[in-house]
Order: sequence, then structure tokens, then C-alpha cells
Amino acid sequence: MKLTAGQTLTEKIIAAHIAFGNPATGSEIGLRVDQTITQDALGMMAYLAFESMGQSRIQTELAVSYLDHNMLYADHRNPDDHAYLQSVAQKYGVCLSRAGNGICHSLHLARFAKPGKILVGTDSHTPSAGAAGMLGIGAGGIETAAVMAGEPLALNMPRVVRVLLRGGLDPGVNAKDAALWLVGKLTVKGGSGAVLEYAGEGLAGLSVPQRMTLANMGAETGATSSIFPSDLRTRQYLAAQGREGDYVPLQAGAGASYAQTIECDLSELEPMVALPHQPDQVVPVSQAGRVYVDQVFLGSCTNSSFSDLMRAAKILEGRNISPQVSLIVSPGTRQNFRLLLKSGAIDIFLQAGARILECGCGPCVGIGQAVKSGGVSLRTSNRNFKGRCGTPDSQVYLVSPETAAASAVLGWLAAAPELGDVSGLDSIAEPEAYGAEDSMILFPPAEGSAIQPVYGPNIKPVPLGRPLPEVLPIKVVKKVGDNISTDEIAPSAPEFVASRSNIPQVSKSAFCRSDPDFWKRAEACGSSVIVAGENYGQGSSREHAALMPMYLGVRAVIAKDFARIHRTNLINCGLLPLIFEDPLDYHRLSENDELELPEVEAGLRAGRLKVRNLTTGAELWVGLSNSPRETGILRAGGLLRYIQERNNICREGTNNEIKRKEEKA
Ligand code: MIC
Ligand code: SF4
Repeated sequence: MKLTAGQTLTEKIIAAHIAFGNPATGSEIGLRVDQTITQDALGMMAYLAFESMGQSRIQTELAVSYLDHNMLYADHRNPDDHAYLQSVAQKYGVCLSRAGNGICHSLHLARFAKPGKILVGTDSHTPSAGAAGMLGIGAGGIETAAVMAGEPLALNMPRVVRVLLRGGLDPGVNAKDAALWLVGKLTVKGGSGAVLEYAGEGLAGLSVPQRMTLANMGAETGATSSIFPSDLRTRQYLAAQGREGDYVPLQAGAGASYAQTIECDLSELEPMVALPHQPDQVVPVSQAGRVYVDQVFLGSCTNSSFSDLMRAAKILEGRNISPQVSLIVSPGTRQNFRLLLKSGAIDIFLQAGARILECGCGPCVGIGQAVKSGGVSLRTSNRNFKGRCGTPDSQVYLVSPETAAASAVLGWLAAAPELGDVSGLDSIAEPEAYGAEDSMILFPPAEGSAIQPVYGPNIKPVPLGRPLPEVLPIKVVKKVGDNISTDEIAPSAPEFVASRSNIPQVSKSAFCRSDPDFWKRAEACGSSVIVAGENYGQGSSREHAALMPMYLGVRAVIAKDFARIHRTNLINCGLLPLIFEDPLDYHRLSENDELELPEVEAGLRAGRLKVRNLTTGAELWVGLSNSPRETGILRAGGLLRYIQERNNICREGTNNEIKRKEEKA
């Protein structure tokens, strides 16, 4: 790639991939995408949608489907989904990482990420690939399907925020502490519309897996992506993965200008903790007070690198965990698991009293290992939304592996130095060779047209949204506050995640943690709207948080503002993401109010709509800030219909195979 002076690294990569639009901050651009990733929990919708887009083969350079979330085979549903994913991967030219190989982001960084390329993934932590200088962007499944079918990825040109690192981490302080510090500073919406681009002399001391911890948690600020320069550390890492040939040096041009600079002196950081129930509730561990702990989880795509788990093992060596604590260890990848076995770390975990899980997401997303009622869990993962771990009244704290290990021994939240000398941790580094092998990746045959996708009985077609009428009557079915996460809208407990390929079924779980009757009320309304505060739809990219309400008759959400991925998911499902022009109007809408949008087409063209409150007689205005492309998608009733209409695909053709099978049965 040409190194252009004056451009940020983000701008350079975007300029090299522009498909349409002018890359001026805030305007809509289309990007040519090099690689895609899907994971099982959201990949199902992606491939079901892809099948109805009329392409016989994936159009990107590389597409990888990871089986890592739905690992609990409690009945036929997850194994059926996995069988389907394997069959469509073979048919359409997708590499498939088999269950047990590890977590998508950790594996993708290790095996496929390439500096300077663009990656789109059905997972909000796709920016993790930024650790190797790749621009990773999270998206919904239908959108990722469109990208696999050759559509450019549309998004608003992000502003570029420089994160300037100085100094180096003290022993006992982890890149996680820097990530928590940053999320605390920016808050869960401070990165919205931005790419966090790392720079500064502090970079030299950070390995690629440490950089991944930071890139991974950029998602918790709402950032579009996070990216690191590709430098000697990147080269070392790629060489250790047997992929030195993928290395290209990349950095921002001299004199590049940034929308904002955040400075972080790594040597001043101390162990940090995010308190329940938001990842930005960050304080130093030393100020968190005495917190007794029931469970400690070491793992997830944020913190299960080789050196993360080696450092935790070093702290646990020769010690036993507190009898009050259950310690759970899940190495993120099979590659790391094998290295940890060889190095003796797994033995140390076992001797200390840990429970070892397979390589996958597991407890991070609430699939197994819930904590007891009212229990306290310390986790090295990235999200602590209320109830995400599976226990509604639990308290989840986010910490580094060092803090997790020390706390497991002591029985209370404690930084590693509280347990003893930590200077020895400094000597732990990433291996010079990972012994990489891809025996758990199934590469597709060159031609797959004869392969039949395997549809289990729980797999249903992706429901289509409805085109917008000229006058839209909508009843307020629910009113919520600020920072509602997609975890709250579409909970990820195992019983629900296993049903995600069956929208009629899983829709009944919408908002079920806080409002179990929501689905009945929504169905009874027929046509409804949700009213929300700021940052509605933060967190996971799961488009079920849009598909499920859509299926239940929700036509719009009126909020103070939206998280980026969720706003796009709403549009792609044909729902209007409307923003109060006057935020005080939030107080003028109540549950059960009957509303009407009187002139929808004119509103779509003007980018603002009038809302009549038929119950109170009030009138208010809401904005849409829609691009012409988004207008077309909304008019059509969602992205799938839009693509089908444009490509002249008969709507009835959607997932024909499933329909035929159902008819026969
Ligand atoms: C998460 O970390 O919340 C998940 C589970 O990986 C999600 C995807 C999902 O909902 O399946 C994400 O980050 O997008
Ligand atoms: Fe899996 Fe957790 Fe990472 Fe999401 S954040 S991909 S659930 S490990």
C-alpha cells in the first residue's frame, strides 16, 4: 500500500477500499471488503440470508465461519445449526473452524488477519483484528451476508481518534487495565462514530495479543473500530504464526491530523476493575473496597492469550484457590491450550483447583457457568451487563487475568501484588513459534453447487420486514431508559441462543429478563413503537435485537440516540430508527400512547418525520438522518427485500429448500 503523508492509518486503509462516497467525516461511504467472519450464534441468519441473495459463491477474498458460541449441545438445535453451517460453508466457499478450535476473534487474528485489509464480521468484537493492523468492523448477519454477496459495506466515514501510548506496563498490570481505563474514560458511548487509532512509543512494549485486548474492548466504547500500526511486533507475531509473508509495514503518515487525541501513560496505570453492570464503571482495584467473590472466570476473546494465562498460572503456582471460589479457565484457542499444556500451566490450574472448559465463548456470553443467586463473579471478559452471565441478580466485575488469579486465591477482589511479589511476571512473553496448524479448519472445495444445505427442524427462513405505509399508526409498547444493551433486548441464555435460527420461536424471549410479557403486548398491539433514552442497542451486534421486535410488530424505535450497529440492524430489518429532535420530548411519550406518523414518504425524503400523539394531542418531530441508500432499504422493508427486489429475485424464493421440506412434512 502507498504510504501517503498526512493521512491517518484508518484513512489510508479506507482510501484503498473506497467503493462509493466521499470519505469526509460523517458522510456515507461504501467499502470493498476483503474478508468476512461469522460466528455460529449470528452466522445462522447471515447464511440463511445469503442463500436468498442469489449468489452461488462467496464474493470476498476469504470468508471464515467459526463455531464457538453455541457449544452446549443440550438438544438437537445447536448441533443442527452446526451441521447447517458446515454444509453451507462447503457449498458457498467458506472456511469453517470446527467447534473446539476456539473463539473467532482470537483465531482470526492468529490464522487469517492481514495488515491493511478490511474485515467485516457478525460480531461486535470484530475490531479485535485491529491488533494486526487490519480494519475490523462489526455488523449484523444480513449485512454481512450482503458483503459476502459482493455488496460494499456502507457506513458513515468515522472520525479518527488517536490513542497515544507512552511508557510501559508495570509487572502485575495487564493491557486489560489499560483497556478498562480507556472504556472508563470514554464511557460506553464515547467512541461512537470513531476509529480508535493507537500510536506512540508505548506501542513498542505491547505484543499483538496485548494489543488485541485493547482493540477488543474498543467495542465497549461504541467505537466503529480500533487499529494499531503494523510494525516489528506485528512481524514477530505473524512469523510466530508461520505467516511472515502476510506482513506489510503500515503506519499513519507524518503530520496526520486526528479529531481528538487521548494520552495514556501505561507506566502510571494500576490494576483496574469495571463494577457491575456496565463496562465503563471503572475504578482502580485499590478503591473498590472489600468485595467477596464466589466465582472467577479466566478466558474470553479479551484475555485468553498464551501470556495472559501463563501470568495467571504463575500467580496460582503452588497455591490453592479459596474454598468459597469456583475458578473457571477456558483457553481461547486450541493452539494456546496445547502450548499451556506443554508449559505446565494447565497442570498448575488443575492443582490450584480450577475447572477447565473447552475453547469457546462459554461463560462470557452466559452459556454455562452462571454464578449462584446474588453471587459475585470476577471475569476477564469484556461485558458485565445485568443478567448476561445467566443469573439475574448477580454482580459481575471485569478484571485482568492477574487480578482474577490473585482474587481466586484470596477469596476477595485483590490486585496481584496483594498476594505477593509480582516481579517474576515480567519475564513471561508470547512464544517465538505457536506451532500453528489448521487441522480444525475445513477448507471448501473449489466447486460446491451439488452440495445440499442441511436444515434441521428448528431452522426457519429469515422473516422479511414490511414496506412502510404512507400513514403509520404505532402504539408505544415499551418505554426504556439510557444504555439499553442488545443483551437486554435479546438475551443470550443457552435456551434462547439455541433458538436464534427460529425467529418466530425466539421472539418470545424479547426483553424477557425484565419484561416477560413484552412479546404478548407487542403482538396484541399489531403495530408498535419502542421509546428509549440514549445509546439504545449498545453492545453485541446481534440483529435479533431488531429481528425479534420486528417479528412481533414493532415498526419503529424513537430514542435520544442509537448505538451504530443496532441502528443499522433496525434499518436492515425495515424498522425506523427515529431520534427525538428535542430530547425533552422523551418525557412526552408514555407506554400505551397511540401515535401516528402521518406522512411517511415525505418524512423519508426530508429525513425528519412528524409524530402525532393521538392520546395526548401533542405533536413532535423526530429525525432519521438517513442516506439515500437507507431510504431505499426502509421503503423496501429491509435489506433482504431491497437486495431481492434490486436483483429481481422472486420473494417467494426465500429459503425455498426449507419451505419445500416443511410442505412435505
Ligand atoms: C457478545 O460478546 O456479546 C457476542 C455474543 O459475541 C455478540 C454476538 C452475539 O450476540 O451472538 C457480539 O459481540 O456481537
Ligand atoms: Fe465470545 Fe465473549 Fe468474545 Fe463475544 S465477547 S466473541 S461471547 S468470548
